[in-house]
Amino acid sequence: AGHRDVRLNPTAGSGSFGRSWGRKRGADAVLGSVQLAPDVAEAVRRRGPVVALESTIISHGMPYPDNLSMAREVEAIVRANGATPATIAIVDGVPRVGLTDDQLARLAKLGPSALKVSRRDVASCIARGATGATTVSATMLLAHRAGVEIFVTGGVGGVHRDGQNTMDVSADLTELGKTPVCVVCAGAKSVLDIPRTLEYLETQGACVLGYGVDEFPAFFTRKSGCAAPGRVDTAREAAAVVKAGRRLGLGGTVLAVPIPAEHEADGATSERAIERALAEAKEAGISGNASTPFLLKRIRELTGGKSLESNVALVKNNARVGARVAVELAGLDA
Ligand code: PSU
Ligand code: MN
Repeated sequence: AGHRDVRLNPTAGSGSFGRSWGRKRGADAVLGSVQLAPDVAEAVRRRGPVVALESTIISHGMPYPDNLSMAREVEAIVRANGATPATIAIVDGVPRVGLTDDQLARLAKLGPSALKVSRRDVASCIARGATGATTVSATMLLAHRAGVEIFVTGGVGGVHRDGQNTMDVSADLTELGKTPVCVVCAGAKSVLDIPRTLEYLETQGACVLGYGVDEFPAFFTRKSGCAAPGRVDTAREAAAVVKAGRRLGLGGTVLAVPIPAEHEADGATSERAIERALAEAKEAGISGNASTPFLLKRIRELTGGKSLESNVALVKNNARVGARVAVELAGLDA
């Protein structure tokens, strides 16, 4: 009782919402097999604003210690904008929604030696008692199990270039088709095939909105050359879309927020770095879930760290927007 999703989504928590929460005051709350940090559990219970954050961006997306300072700053921005941050990961086989600072630091230090966990990897990571950083797909899934509807990251995965042949299509896209979580991001990286990514999102029925823009953003740059399928101009409008989708039992939403102009990469420079990184990946036979981490690392090296600065700036901006959407959504539900 008291949970917003109980009757609306029969798959939520596989029925665990009907049971009472196993929780002692000040201890983690258990919802299904997901552990909620005490402040997250309290916020979910009172239907307050909560923002989920992913962890692959920490372990595989950025180097230590920049990844740790980014993760801490993003949590602080979410708090400063009135919402409770909940970084999501699997720690020693336990799926956690809301990490302690020690757990955050551990993931940041583990870096790529943590498992990269997408939806397909969740069960085996848990069963092995392993520590894994969750991608957008696995983070959406665990956020939903915990009753969290707004999620902030850098960029969503997509259809990789030549994906029509390799079939390397991120599990993020199919997750967006079925899991009712709003992913606040800076669009999809231009290492991807953005037109096909948007086509695939349409096929999946995911709602894709530009935030204050008509064009779908391309992560390091504000423009992709592709129109955003929809547009909202305020956090309240975005929250209204999320609420309307929830009431109908629809899937996910991409809220695409362009990188602030002052942090935007020079289009030609970043495109050169991307082309070269892609060629090197092909040469080295990098494929599957190693692709995105490899490309991000090479682009960072080739731009002399500039791409990392852009990446950090866009995530922080997304955190501000995501927290405001969460606050508006809580307001609409009150
Ligand atoms: N955004 C970033 N850095 C990242 C990612 C997103 O700024 O590292 C991660 C997310 O976890 C996303 C993943 O789900 O990249 C996509 O990986 P793949 O292409 O293997 O699906
Ligand atoms: Mn892939």
